[in-house]
Amino acid sequence: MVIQIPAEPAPVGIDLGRTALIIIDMQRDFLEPGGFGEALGNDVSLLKAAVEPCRQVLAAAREAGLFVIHTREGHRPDMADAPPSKSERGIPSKRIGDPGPMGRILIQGEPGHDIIPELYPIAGEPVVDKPGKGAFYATNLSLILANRSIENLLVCGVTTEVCVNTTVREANDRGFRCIVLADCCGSYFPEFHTAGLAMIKAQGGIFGWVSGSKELLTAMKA
Ligand code: C5J
Repeated sequence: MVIQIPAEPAPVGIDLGRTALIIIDMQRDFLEPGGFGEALGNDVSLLKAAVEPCRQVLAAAREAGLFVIHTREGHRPDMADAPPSKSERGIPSKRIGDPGPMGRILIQGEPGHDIIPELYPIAGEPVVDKPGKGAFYATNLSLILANRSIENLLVCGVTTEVCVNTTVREANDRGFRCIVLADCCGSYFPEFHTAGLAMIKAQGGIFGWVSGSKELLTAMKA
C-alpha cells in the first residue's frame, strides 16, 4: 500500500510493504544519567522529548506490520573494535569501557548499552550492533534490508546530528529514501537538531525528507 506523507521539502509517497522503521541508538547510555552521553559532558534529559513520539510510531508500525529495526552503538567487551581515537575521548575514568552506574560505558551486554524499556525490541525486530556512528558501517544492515526488499526508511533516534545524520547519509548513498521524523529524534544541542534536519531537507532534499510523527500517523490511518 502506497501512502503520501506530508514532508519537507515536498510530500513523499512510499510503499509500506517496502518500508522499514529504523530506530537509532535509543539506548540507556545516551538517554539516562551515567552513560556515554553524560560522560561526554551532555545533559541527557534533553533527549527525552523524542521518546513518546517514537513510542507512538513504533506502536503504529507494529500494528501495520512494518519491518522494524533497532540499532545500538557500542563495542565488544575486549574493545578490539573501538579505535583509540574514539575511546580516548571524554573525561578520564568516564570513557568507553570504564565502569559506570549502568555497567561499563558503551560496552555490549552491559545494562547501559541496552535499549530503553519504552522502545524495547520484540521478537522479529532485528537489533543491529554498530561500532560506529553510521548504521551501515561494519554491520550487516545492508543485507538485512536487501533480504526484505526495503526501499524506504522511516528514521527515528538519537542523536539527530550524529548517528541519525550519518546513517541517513549512508542510506541515501545506497539508494534508500529516508524520511526522518523530526520529533522522534533528539540532540543534546537543540541548535544541532535543527541544523541536522535542515541539512537533510536542503537543496530539494539532498539526503532525504523530514516529516513528523503526527504526519506519518495520520497518513498511515488514512
Ligand atoms: C553519539 C549517537 N552522539 N548515537 N552517538 O555519539 O548519536
